[in-house]
Amino acid sequence: MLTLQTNLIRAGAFLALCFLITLSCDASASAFAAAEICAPGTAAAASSTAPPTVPTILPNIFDPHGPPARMIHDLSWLVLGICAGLFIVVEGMIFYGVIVYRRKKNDKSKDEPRQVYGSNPVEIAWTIIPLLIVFVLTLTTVRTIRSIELTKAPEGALNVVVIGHQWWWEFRYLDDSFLGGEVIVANELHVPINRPVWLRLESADVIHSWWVPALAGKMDVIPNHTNYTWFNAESEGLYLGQCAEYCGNQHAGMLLRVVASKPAEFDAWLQTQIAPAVNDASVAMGRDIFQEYACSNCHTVKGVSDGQFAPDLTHLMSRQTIASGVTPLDPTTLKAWIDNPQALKPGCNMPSLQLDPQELDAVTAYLLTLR
Ligand code: HEC
Ligand SMILES: [Cu+2]
Repeated sequence: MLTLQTNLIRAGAFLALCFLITLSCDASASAFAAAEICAPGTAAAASSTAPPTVPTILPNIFDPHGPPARMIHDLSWLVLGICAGLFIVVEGMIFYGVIVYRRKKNDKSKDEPRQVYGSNPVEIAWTIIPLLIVFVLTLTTVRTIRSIELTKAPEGALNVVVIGHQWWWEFRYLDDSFLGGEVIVANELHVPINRPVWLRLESADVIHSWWVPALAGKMDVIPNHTNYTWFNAESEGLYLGQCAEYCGNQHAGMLLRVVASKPAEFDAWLQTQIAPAVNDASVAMGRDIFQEYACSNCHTVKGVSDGQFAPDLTHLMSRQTIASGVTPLDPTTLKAWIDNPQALKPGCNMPSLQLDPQELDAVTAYLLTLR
């Protein structure tokens, strides 16, 4: 009996420890992720290229800013609350039993305590109560999943196709109301606040996962299979996220940025994206190099080249970062990137074209005009 009691105490202490470790790990993990992902954003904000006027919203599941994220958040607290309650009741009973019914000092009897077998009330209680708990958890989970996993676009939604690439994101805006037709951008998704955004998720290569924690839960991005998900940003902000499915060596360099702004600001942004590429005669040399070298095989600049393999560069300078949020976009990083992308993002799918210094300067000057 004594060993049983000691074991119970040990088990209890162990469980309590596990619980505490889990809690603290969660907290430090999200702090770590935040520091990691934020660094480029903060640096970008300090650089000259269009500083964000909106607050940065960290990838934190405890800070939801829209319906799917909030439903997941509320359900998590419910589950955590019920589990914590159970933990306290069960542990409480164990500790109570162990302390109150332990063998007293002067108790020399060799008899076991009175044993209770087959008590109907007890049997019924510990069947019914867990059943009710499981029932509540099942129903709330099913209800949450049903409201999150919609089968068709919500009323009035903005339609965007998300294409995962190793290791960057492509966004295609499909609404025909966009006069000029399709708008294609990379890595930074712009949306209006308080309007549902319906995402069609596709992959150009391997499995990725769409995850902007403050807006919605994860959704896999699978080759040859179309998934859908949605969100509705309720407040203005730059929402940070991350590919959430290991997809190769630069998986960690596949960051997500969603800029949610007032509808008027979103429309203004859309107009800049619909506009044709800037055609500045003073950088004609850089443009020629861009067209003659392989750049044009991989990249699209509307009216100049139509490569489909890599990010569309038509309005490159309207973005705050390059290489999927890995580094802020400014003249220095841009030049360094074109010179040798492998130094900034080792293993990425853009080779260094070994331009000589004049060519490098000319191409950089050209790209800097692509507002
Ligand atoms: C073999 C295809 C290929 C060629 C050739 C190529 N690129 Fe790229 N480029 C890529 C890929 C892939 C990326 C995305 C890398 C990533 O983020 O992982 C990229 C990214 C970029 C970016 C950053 C875009 C952004 O928004 O993140 C710039 C700028 C760029 N390339 C310019 C050039 C220039 C200039 C040349 C010619 C000197 C060139 N590229 C040649 C494939 C290519
Ligand atoms: Cu990925």
